[in-house]
Amino acid sequence: MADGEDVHGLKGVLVMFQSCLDSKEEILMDPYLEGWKGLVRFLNTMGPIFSFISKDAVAKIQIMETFRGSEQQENYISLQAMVNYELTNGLVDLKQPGTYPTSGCRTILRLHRALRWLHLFLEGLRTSSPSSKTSTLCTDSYNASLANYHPWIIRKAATMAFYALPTRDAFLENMKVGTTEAAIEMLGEALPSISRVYDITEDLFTQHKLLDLP
Ligand code: 1PW
Repeated sequence: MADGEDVHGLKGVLVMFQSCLDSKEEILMDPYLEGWKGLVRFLNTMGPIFSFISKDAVAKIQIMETFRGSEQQENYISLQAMVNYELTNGLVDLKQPGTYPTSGCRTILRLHRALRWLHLFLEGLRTSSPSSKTSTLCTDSYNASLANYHPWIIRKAATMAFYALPTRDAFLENMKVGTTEAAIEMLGEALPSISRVYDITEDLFTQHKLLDLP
């Protein structure tokens, strides 16, 4: 998908994540961030209650866009280039917060953890029965992933926001792919690419011992 093309609805978002991988299976930063921006837009269509959730993602996307607009932009062309550049130049706080509170590595790590949640949630939705509750699916996927990194107060606020999620059918319809069946089929086709992006990032961060960055 070309830059600037509308990624409203969830399909565009998922396609964006598909286009993240280059021929060397490196994750390109720009489509990764575009994917996240589409996700935020999608989240915002579900009501103002999600703005506290999306606000943090927006702040993190902006940090990364600033790197991409800086003189160091080539060093942030992919996640792999970023890790290499920041580690080689000592630009990451590895053990405790310090000089680099907004390093690319720690910022991407937060988005990466949130991507796991999103994947689990959409996979749950895809395989759910028509009577399933989105709030339960969302809470379960959150508890199995991102919640482990959040303090009590954020967990509480997030779980409360989930109760405002639209019903399963409305949610599937909001994806703007057509019928609920079509939306489910689209998820089946598109979710493996999010999973792939997640796995490659996880391997990269594991390899460089970056999974616990403060
Ligand atoms: C319906 C499924 C939607 C998935 C959208 C994912 C958006 C994820 C954002 C969750 C943010 C919750 C509130 C913010 C918490 C931050 O403290 C936390 N950020 C994340 C992304 O986990 C940690 O960032 P920090 O404080 O270490 O900079």
